[in-house]
Amino acid sequence: MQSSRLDLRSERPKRSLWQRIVDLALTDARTLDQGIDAACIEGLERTLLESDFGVPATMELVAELERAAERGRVATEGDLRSLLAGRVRDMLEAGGAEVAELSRPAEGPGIALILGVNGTGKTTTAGKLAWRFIQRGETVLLAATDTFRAAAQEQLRQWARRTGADFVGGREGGDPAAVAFDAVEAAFHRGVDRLLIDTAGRLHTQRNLMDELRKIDRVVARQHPGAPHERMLVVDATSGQNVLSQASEFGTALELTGLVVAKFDSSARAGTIVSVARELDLPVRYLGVGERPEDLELFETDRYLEKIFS
Ligand SMILES: Nc1nc2c(ncn2[C@@H]2O[C@H](COP(=O)(O)OP(=O)(O)OP(=O)(O)O)[C@@H](O)[C@H]2O)c(=O)[nH]1
Ligand SMILES: [Mg+2]
Repeated sequence: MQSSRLDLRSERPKRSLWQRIVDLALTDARTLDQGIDAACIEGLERTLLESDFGVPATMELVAELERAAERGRVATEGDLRSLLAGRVRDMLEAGGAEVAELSRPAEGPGIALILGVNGTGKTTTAGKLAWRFIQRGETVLLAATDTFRAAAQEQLRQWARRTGADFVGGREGGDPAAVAFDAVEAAFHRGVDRLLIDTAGRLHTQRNLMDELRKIDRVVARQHPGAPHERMLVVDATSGQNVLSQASEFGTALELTGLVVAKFDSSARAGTIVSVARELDLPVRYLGVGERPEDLELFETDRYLEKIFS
C-alpha cells in the first residue's frame, strides 16, 4: 500500500498536465461524448490545484468546462484542449499580452531593478539578462547593491566576468542606495546600453527591506527622471501560491513592471504563471529554465500553452 502510493507520486511529474487531464476525461466509462461526469470534474479540479493554478483560476476553468459540456460542446479531446487552452490564454493575457524585452529609452541606458525575496534567483537572472543583451551586441553594467554579504557581491562579479559585463559593487556594510547612485553615474559615464541593479532578498540589519528598496528606487529616479525603466520581480516557480503574496507585498512598495519566473525547469507546477497573471495585473516577461547563462527565455503565451497542453 505504502509503496504503491510512493510509486504514484514519483510517476506524477513525468506525465504532462495535459496528459493527466486527458487521462481523467477519456477513461473508457466516461468518454467525452457521453458528457463529463462529476468524477472527471473533481479530478480536473485536483489536477489544476496540484499544478498551482490556484483556487480562483481552477474554479473558473472547471465552471467553464461544465457549462460547455452541458451544451454538448466538449465532444472530443480537441474540444477539451481548445476550451481549456483558450481560457488559460485569456487569463495570461489579462496581465498584459505583449512579449517584451526589458525596455530601453531612446537616449541613455535602460535601467532595471531586480527584486524579490531571498533565494528566488535574482542574481542569476541579472547575470542571464546581461548575457542575453551582450549576445545581441549591447553593453551592460551589473550593479551589486547587497553590501551586507561579500558572497553576494562576488557572485554577481563572477557573472560579470562570465558574460563580459561591467561591474559596480560597494564597500562591505555600505549603503545599498549609494551603490545604486554610483552605478547610475557609471552607466552614463561609460555610455552603456543597460544597467541591471541586483538587490538583496533579505537584510542583515534591523532596517526594513521595502524601505531600503524604495530608497534605491528614489535615488535612481532622482538622478535620472523616468528611471528605473523596469522593476522586475523575480519569483521562484517552485514556491507555488506564495508568489502571490510576494508580488502583492513588493507591488505595494514599488510599481512593478513585470515578473521573471525562475526555476521553471525544476517545477511541475506550471499553473503558478496562470494564477499570478490572473490575480495580479502583471505580465510574466521571462522564464528562468536553468542555471546557465543561456537559460532564460522571453515568455511567450503560445510557447507556454504548447508546453502545458501537449
Ligand atoms: N534550476 C534553476 N536554478 C536556478 C534558476 N535561477 C536560479 N537558480 C538557482 O537558484 C539558486 C539561488 O539563485 P540566486 O540567483 O543566488 O538567488 P537570489 O535571489 O539572488 O538569492 P539572494 O541574493 O540570496 O536573495 C542558485 O543556486 C541558482 O543557481 C533557474 O532558472 N533554474
Ligand atoms: Mg542574490
